[in-house]
Amino acid sequence: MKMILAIINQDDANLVTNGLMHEGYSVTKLSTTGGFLRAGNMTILVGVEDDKVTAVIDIIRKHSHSRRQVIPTTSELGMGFYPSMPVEVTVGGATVFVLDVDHFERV
Ligand code: 2BA
Repeated sequence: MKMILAIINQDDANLVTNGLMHEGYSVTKLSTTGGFLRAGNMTILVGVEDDKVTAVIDIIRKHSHSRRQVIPTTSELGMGFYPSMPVEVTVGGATVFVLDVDHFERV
């Protein structure tokens, strides 16, 4: 069994979770914050059998879109550091980790 952990843009989160649940997958959503932009994003947890990993990632890919985002000079990037000029970064699609699950049980 695998645990798929995917960090998704807030704007895509509903489409991704609806797409997964429509195909019968159980999903847990966590409200998270990116360390760099300090903007809200969504982390989803999906536990699946090994042979379903590709199908789940395909659904995540289908509904996740990358975006250009500008960081203004007024945004603190941590430790008192402010960019001297606006910085543009490309955020996501989705950042996906696939972890081995040692044990799974509902009690
Ligand atoms: P943030 O940390 O807010 O990062 C947002 C975007 O800023 C990143 O998009 C990347 O394009 C850029 N970025 C991040 N750190 C940077 C740095 N030190 N220098 C320059 N640009 C930087 P993504 O790579 O698509 O990441 C989107 C979100 O996914 C991240 O939000 C973070 O919440 C998560 N993430 C990405 N890689 C991760 C990893 N290896 N471990 C844990 N979380 C990760």
